[in-house]
Amino acid sequence: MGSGFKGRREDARLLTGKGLYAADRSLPNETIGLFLRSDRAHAEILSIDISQALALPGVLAVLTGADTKAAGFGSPFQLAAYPGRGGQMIKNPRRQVLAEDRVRYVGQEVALVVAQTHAQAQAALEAIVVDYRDLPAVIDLDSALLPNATLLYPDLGTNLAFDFDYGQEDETQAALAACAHVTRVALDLPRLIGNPMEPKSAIVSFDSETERFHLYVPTQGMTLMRDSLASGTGVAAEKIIVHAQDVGGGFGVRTEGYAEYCALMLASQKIKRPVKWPGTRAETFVSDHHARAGKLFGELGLDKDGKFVAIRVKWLVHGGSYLSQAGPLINTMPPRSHVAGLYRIPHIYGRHQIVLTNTTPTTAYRGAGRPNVSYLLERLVDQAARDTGRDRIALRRQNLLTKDAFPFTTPLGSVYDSGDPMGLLDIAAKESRWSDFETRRAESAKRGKLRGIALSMFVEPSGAGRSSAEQGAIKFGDSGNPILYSTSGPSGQGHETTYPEIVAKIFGTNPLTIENRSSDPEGPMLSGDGTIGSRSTMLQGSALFQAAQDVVRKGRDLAAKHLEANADDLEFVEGRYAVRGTDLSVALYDLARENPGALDAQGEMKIHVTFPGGAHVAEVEVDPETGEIALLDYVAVDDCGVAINHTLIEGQVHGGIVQGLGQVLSEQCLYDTQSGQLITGSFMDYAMPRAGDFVAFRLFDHSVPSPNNPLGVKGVGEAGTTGAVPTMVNAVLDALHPAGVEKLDIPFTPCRVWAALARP
Ligand code: MCN
Repeated sequence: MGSGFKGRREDARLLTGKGLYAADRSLPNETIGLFLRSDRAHAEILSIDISQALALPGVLAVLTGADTKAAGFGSPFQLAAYPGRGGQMIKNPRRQVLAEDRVRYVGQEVALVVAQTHAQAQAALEAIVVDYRDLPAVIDLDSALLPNATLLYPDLGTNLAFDFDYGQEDETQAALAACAHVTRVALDLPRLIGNPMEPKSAIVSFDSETERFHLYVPTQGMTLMRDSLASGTGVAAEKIIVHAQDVGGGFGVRTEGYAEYCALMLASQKIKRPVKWPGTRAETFVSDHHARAGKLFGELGLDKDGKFVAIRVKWLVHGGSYLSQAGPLINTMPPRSHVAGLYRIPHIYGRHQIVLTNTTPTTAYRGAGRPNVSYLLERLVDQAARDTGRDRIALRRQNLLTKDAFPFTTPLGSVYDSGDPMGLLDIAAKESRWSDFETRRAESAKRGKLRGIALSMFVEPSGAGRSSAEQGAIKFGDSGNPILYSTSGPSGQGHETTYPEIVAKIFGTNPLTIENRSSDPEGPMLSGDGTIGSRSTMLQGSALFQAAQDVVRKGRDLAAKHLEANADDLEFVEGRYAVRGTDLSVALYDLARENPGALDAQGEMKIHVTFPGGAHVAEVEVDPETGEIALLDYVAVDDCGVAINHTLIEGQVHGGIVQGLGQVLSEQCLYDTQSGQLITGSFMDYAMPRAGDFVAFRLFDHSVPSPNNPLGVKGVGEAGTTGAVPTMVNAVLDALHPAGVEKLDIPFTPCRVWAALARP
């Protein structure tokens, strides 16, 4: 039964100011905590004098690295816990929650002041005296790896934290050497800042009676955040209660138990009062983990007929000043699973290096490594077509996997569950009117404009996580209406709408009668990893689906008793059990109300990765006079398996595409390479994409259900970004190519484009 409701259920609440975000909360007797941050990129700390700060009115505590070190705080667990090249494990320097002996990036937390009021805390921050001895800042990736480079962690003996490789190195080398043609590209990968609308903030309250810490923080799921905090502080996980209601954007940067949260835990325990840290946008810029940040190199070998023979890739990525939990993972293992995309390429070798530099640590950000894979691969394919004089679509068609090849096991052993790449390409080419493009190009040329088009294919893993299964539970409240629990941590994806819809389908009831409580610490203890890797619908959705089926099974026995009938004679339709051929029936919700707890159920979905994919086309026009780029058309054809809610899927793909376009057109976080100062520390210098810059995207669905979960679902939350980055880059390069521009790094700001065109 449909609810007649379109769009997201949560919107009415959120758009009328009824959302509850971390900094909106206040606890009785709360205090204010503010952080002193490093104003330099690399320096030894000779001394920290907090005496004047402590003596100021209203100041309750000043914590430094000596306190967090004495408490035994350090790094949270590292997700890249597998061997790299030559069996070497990752070198993971211990995180100093508050800087102990050195600062290693601008913005690093040096001290935490707690006071009665914001003004008092601010005044005390300014009274702290830190004596530093400056060290050379290591900002540039290549210089970080020079033999005489300044080392961030002298004990490690190197700035190379992880050297990871996969595939057949020698065979791929030999295959490339024998190829009729090898295309090579080297791509700059600008550093991005996720910038969720809600800045990182927290209220932390220590309950000395139960010895539990309550944290109110923006998070992508309570379990991941709780376990991260537990491992970073040594506090038992069951003593850490993470509360999150509404979260104003996650994008991957809201999973880790950040250093600030750990320091606030210690402060609250010490002063026995809640401590509130209302984080600012400036702090989001410097201390939220950053993303992408690196260089990509690729080689694609073709035989004389244009068949792909071998691919070799190299990634050089900033880990930052210490390693985040997810950064090294998303830059190494998952890319291995789809490096050859939707093409048949028999020989593969990849090498990915994570480098320590005096910059903010990097982590997963929408796409989490996948946009790098698609960017590199689709740049190679377009360039190979150009180099060998082939048609870009024909070359793709020649090398694409066909529908009957699925499930497809890649040469490196990952299994693409289902898909129809050729179908995706055909729809994208047709809907974008690809075959008429040259007419449109000529028309633009008449107006003095450069027009370009590009099509990109992609496939990406969705669903991976650290736990082996996701659990979901259904409990019935006093009214008999169901309440859904899961570890999910939605931050705009619409789980409040989607999960009730999944369960309502099984119950045959109106979704609006079902309440969703994501990451509710008062609910049942569930295992799982929250909202990461576009996995929530397929995993938590499937766990709730299984739980709902269990409810219906249990309800049948209760209904049989209630109706004094044989369970086999019952049919379950639109939320009621009815005795076939009679007018006797009872509603599921009534049974639940009359038998408290009897119908409660828990479901579980084992982690089974799926591979959503797509074909995107962008058409652009460049004004050579100004270097400005206008997006004229954008067609996205996606395969996310069975679609649960089309409106939400469209919202997800729209948002993802815009984030991809932002990366291509304007976003770029820059450090001064000498001083290590962050140059782009505000929205005045860091250019976010704006709705007015784009046309309405045209979205199409060409889905093949996944056999890997009972819903047939694949992820979609990141697909837009993974598709948009290569598509937009290639479209702009297609426009610029006739004007003699062979290579240009992103972001394609008007200034860069104009300068490239002006070059002789
Ligand atoms: N959906 C569907 N049918 C499918 C797949 C998905 O209807 N076959 C819909 C569902 O309504 C679901 C939504 O799409 O609510 C996203 O589902 P899914 O692909 O499972 O992704 P997750 O819910 O796990 O969200 C995570 C993903 C990631 S990893 C990032 S990063 C991201 C993203 O979602 N960050 C976001 N989308 C975001 N959207 C917003 N507004 N804000 C963020 O921070």
